[in-house]
Amino acid sequence: VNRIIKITLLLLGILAIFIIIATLRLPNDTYLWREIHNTGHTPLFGFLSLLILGLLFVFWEERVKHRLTFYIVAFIITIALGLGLEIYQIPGPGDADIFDFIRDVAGASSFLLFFMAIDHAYLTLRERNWKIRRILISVTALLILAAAFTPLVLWSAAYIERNHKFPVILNSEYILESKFISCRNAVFNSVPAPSAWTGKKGHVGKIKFGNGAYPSISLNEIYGDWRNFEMLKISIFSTRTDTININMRIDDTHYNQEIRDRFNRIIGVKPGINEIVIELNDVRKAPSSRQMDMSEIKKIMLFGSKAEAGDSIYIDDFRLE
Ligand SMILES: [Ca+2]
Repeated sequence: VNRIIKITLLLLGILAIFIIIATLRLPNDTYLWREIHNTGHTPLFGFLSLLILGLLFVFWEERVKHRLTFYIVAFIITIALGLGLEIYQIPGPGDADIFDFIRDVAGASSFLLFFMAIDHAYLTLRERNWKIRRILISVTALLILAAAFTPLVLWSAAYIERNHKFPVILNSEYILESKFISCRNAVFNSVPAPSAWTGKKGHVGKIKFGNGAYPSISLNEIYGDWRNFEMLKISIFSTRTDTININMRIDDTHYNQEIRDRFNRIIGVKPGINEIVIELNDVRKAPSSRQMDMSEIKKIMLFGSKAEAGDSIYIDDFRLE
């Protein structure tokens, strides 16, 4: 009876994990949620591997001599399930992903190793160096787990940094700032201020325009509550000898993907230093059929044009006042 209860509980645990994998849909509209979703693979497959190990113990306890065999078989079954799940997602809309599989492997290996370290039937006092072996196994498991959780830790730190520096939006003085920046047909780098930019110290953002249509840089998931501010300011330095037009676009979270539902402004960038000021009242009134939600600003984009291909402009001190 004891054995039947054990088997039932283990199978229920496995079933619960499959139900979570099949039905749990986390929000995927922020970097943080996407990273939580990705990282979730590791503990899920970690627990799955332990449940499978438990089943193997129940079924094979008397028949298999080497305890390591249980661990190896549990590991193989778990990662085979992980691989199967990723392959199953290839034709569908889900994201089949080699990295998800690696996260599965990290979960299974680290959890199994942790269990191995506390498994008295595996490492007994009779064995030589059992203490050292136990420590080595634990440290290995910890390193694997730390690697698997590093991206999530970095993203969390990036959000803390973003909130902390607000009302500065971008000033190239923060290491994790670039995690929120994406580019299309353009390259963005944080570089030391060019010497031609008189009086500028520290780092500035360099936008190098590429050859494709509408080269752009997006500042995504910016700190959204702009209600207590009046102006958006940005310093731009251009090394060109003519004035170029940069398009600025600002969206809030309710943006419906139509050009009239966002803030659009053409900024003339003269040679040398430009101090751009945008009245937030203009941003508030920008959408044609509603007011911009100044408590939930989501994204700022800067567009160049194909004409600037190969050239760079520098930006700094993107901030609210
Ligand atoms: Ca700076």
